[in-house]
Amino acid sequence: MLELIAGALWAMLPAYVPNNAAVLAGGGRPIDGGRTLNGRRLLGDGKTWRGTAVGTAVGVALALVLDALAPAAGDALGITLPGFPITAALGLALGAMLGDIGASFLKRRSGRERGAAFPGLDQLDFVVGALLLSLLFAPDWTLEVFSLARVAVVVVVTPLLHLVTNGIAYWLGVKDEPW
Ligand code: CTP
Ligand code: K
Ligand code: MG
Repeated sequence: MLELIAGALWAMLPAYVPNNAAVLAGGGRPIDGGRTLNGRRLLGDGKTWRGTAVGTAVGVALALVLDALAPAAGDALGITLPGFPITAALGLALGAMLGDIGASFLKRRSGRERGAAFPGLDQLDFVVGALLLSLLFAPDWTLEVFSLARVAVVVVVTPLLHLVTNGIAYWLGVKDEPW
């Protein structure tokens, strides 16, 4: 049970931090360059090159740190924690950012302005993006580490973690909305 839950969350950490890093690093040129589709922004000013690049880099860097910590942390918990091949680290981190960007695209198409909430999508967009890109970049690793049971854990626990971390970021004043 511990191996199932701790392993799932550990393996998702490089996908959890990029969006938070992007909030802190964001700004500058929007990815869509101001372009519109049917009168609405393609993505909006909330998706920037800098936020995306820094978020991805922070996610990959965290995977390297986790790799260094895994033996000691696994010993302490009495379980084996998954390591991150660089392909998996990049897939999880970049995939998380792309999932969030894809969600902004859908928000604009459905008439939601920048910052509007889209319950469900907001909490899981980056999970879907991260798992898909990880599957593409590191298929064997992804299928081995993310068993169906672990994916189920991630889908249940991530929205809760997302609500808590974004609530804290809003309360600290670093995020404009608590979602
Ligand atoms: N951010 C960024 N680049 C990204 C993702 C986020 O620069 N790829 C920064 C932006 O400053 C953004 C903030 O992080 O405003 C919060 O991210 P998010 O809530 O995902 O964006 P929103 O501003 O709410 O825009 P959207 O409605 O398109 O999700
Ligand atoms: K978002
Ligand atoms: Mg938002």
